[in-house]
Amino acid sequence: KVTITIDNQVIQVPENYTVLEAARSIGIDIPTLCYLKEINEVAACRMCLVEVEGARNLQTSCVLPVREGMVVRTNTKKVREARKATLELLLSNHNRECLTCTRNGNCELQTLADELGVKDIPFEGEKTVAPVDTSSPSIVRDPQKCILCGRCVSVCQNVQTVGVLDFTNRGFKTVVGPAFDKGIGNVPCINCGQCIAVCPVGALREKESIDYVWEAIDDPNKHVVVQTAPAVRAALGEEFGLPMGTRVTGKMVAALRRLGFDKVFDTDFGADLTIMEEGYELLHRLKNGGKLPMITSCSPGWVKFCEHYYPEFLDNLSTCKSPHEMLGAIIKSYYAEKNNIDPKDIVVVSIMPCTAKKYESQREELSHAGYQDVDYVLTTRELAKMIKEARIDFVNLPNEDFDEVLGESTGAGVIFGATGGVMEAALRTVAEVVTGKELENIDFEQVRGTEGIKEAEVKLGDLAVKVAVAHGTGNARKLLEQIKSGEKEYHFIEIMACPGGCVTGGGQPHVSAKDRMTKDIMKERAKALYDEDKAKEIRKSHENPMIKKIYKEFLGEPNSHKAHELLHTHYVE
Ligand code: HC0
Ligand code: SF4
Repeated sequence: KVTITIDNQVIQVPENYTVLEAARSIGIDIPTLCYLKEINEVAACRMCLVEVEGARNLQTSCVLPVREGMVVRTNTKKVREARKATLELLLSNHNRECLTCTRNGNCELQTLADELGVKDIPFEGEKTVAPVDTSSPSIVRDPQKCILCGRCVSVCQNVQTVGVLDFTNRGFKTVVGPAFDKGIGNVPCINCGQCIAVCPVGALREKESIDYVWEAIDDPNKHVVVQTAPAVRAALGEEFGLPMGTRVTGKMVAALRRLGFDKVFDTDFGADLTIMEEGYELLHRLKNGGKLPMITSCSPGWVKFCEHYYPEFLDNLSTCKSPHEMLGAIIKSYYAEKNNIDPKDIVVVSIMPCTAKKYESQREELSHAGYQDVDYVLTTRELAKMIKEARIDFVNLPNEDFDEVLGESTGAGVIFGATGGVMEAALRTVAEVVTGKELENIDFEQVRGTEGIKEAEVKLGDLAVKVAVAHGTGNARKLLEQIKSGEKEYHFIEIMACPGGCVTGGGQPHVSAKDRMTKDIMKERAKALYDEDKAKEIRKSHENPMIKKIYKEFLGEPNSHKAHELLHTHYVE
């Protein structure tokens, strides 16, 4: 421990603290913009300036280590004026159309301008002239709103190890984007949206599909079916002021009905179906000398990462479509048939925590009989916007249930949204199929938690199966390199593109850098899903009565010819 004085308060803090951390630990909130704990600690924006006794110049507190006996002042005239000047300079070159900005109300720049008391911008700077980049199916980039904080650059390079974003050009012309002014849709970006999640302003956002969805709802000739991913229910409430980790499954369903969707189904049903198909696929590969390790393919950001950076592993991918794509295919076949609706009149909308799902839904591989399995993907944030626009009082909605048959799901389906969840769900089913006996303990704790790479050896009858789980493509890269070098060997691997899995996907509600210092988002949102799993009567995919029904009435056996036609695909280079 080190003793330091901040604003006349003498405190003891761990010696590895920065001055910023020390101050915030006693409730003194030094402002920051570029700082993002453990991801972007570069002192670029100079908002976090403080006075340190004995130092001539103001110091950037986000990178300044505490020292024994240090005396710091965070609230002097000099400090306040310097911060304000920095902020005014930033604002003078910022597209200030705040009223129509997607981040209006949760922009970190807007908040600071308010908190630091910026009343007018004394000079109008020269404006960045770079067009809005709409080349990607998932990500929109608006350089006029970019404040060059570098958070997206760090997350893309260091966390995801994709590295398609960088500072380009020099001096006043500096922008953040792909090299040679290419569109982000024209470089090997994996659409994960982690750059959006960390952007403090509106410079990065998802490509919205809200208007298309309203149009479909308003069209009397369209039967519009919506489905919601597991992770959405763990975070949507945050958009309406509920504490992080609040489960809002019932309210979400009620809101979707009030928005005018004809049916509200649960992607968790698709997840249960995925487990059946993927579980049997794994058993088949294990028994018949198929390609191992088998790797999950439900995270479209991961699939694209594999295609661009590790094509030698493409045959390792499970041939299963992702759960919402499977459900889309079932809606346009089984459900259409049962209800006598022409699939051409059905519009399937998926609400996802993910921006890569927008890209995925447009892939040719994910269609059947001439129809895309899913027509539109909305992020959790976009759904919140629609609910607000419709003036629905979300917090006071009653809890409602999903619609029959394709809304029935198990605890296994719901944990898909957290890292390790797909693996655990699969193990619950595969273990019972192999042994023919009921599992005593279905909680596979070894694959839970936020460790970057998790491993376990699981006994399935006589089979000892080695499994691994990686989340974030940086961790995926590490794991794949270990396999390539022969250092590690596995039978089955779960990979999710986003750190934390879907609960912290690129389409989830924004969490400010400040809140990220005190809240463990991955853990709190994942807890909501594990709680829902616990509360479910049925917690194994193969015991879902509606899953049994659909195999009996329609699909036959898992991995049947029909199942292959509708529910499987193949990604090639
Ligand atoms: Fe996920 Fe999924 S778990 S990818 O993170 O598999 O987006 O939540 O919907 O499809 O189920 C996202 C979340 C899904 C799919 C499921 C899988
Ligand atoms: Fe990088 Fe992901 Fe953003 Fe693409 S979507 S630029 S891969 S962080």
